[in-house]
Amino acid sequence: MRSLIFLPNPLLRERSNPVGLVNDDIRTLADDMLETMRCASGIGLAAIQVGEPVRLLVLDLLEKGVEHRDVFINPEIVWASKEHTVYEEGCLSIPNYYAEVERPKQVCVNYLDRCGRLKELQAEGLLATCLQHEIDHLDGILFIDYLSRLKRNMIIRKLRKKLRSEERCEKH
Ligand code: GNR
Ligand code: NI
Repeated sequence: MRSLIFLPNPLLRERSNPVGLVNDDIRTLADDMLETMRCASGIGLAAIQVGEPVRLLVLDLLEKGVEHRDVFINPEIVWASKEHTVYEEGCLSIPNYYAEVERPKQVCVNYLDRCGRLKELQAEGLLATCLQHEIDHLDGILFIDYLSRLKRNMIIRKLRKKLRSEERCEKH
């Protein structure tokens, strides 16, 4: 188990580094992330959310009877459909906030699997949305960046306030 980091932690705005070699350290990190994600009831998790700035993400979602539980290393979107779709998104690093976000409906992603083999996945629906949400994390982008500046600033202000009150609480 690893601890999650939350907005406004500046690490969430960093660009993660490519994985050079898919070794046991990376596989251990991926397994830890799968467990951390499950405990937090998430369907996806990027390594930076546990404070590791590497291009690694995990997914665990069941959609239309198809189970997708997978590790994606150095994922890259190589194609995105012109057609868009809207989903209500949330983020484990932005607790208790949900909003509708519009993204390409289908994407094709190249990545390395946990054995370091090059794979290609054509995704649509929630799987495509989740992959795009996680790949955004690798580039320091959050789903609130697609909302109006007013909404985004309101969320950031609330989380700053919450953080300050938690810090005050720890001192007492
Ligand atoms: O658990 C999550 N649910 C979710 C719902 C809609 C779109 C994206 C997501 S990802 C999120 C977990 C998370 O924060 N991953 O980075
Ligand atoms: Ni997220």
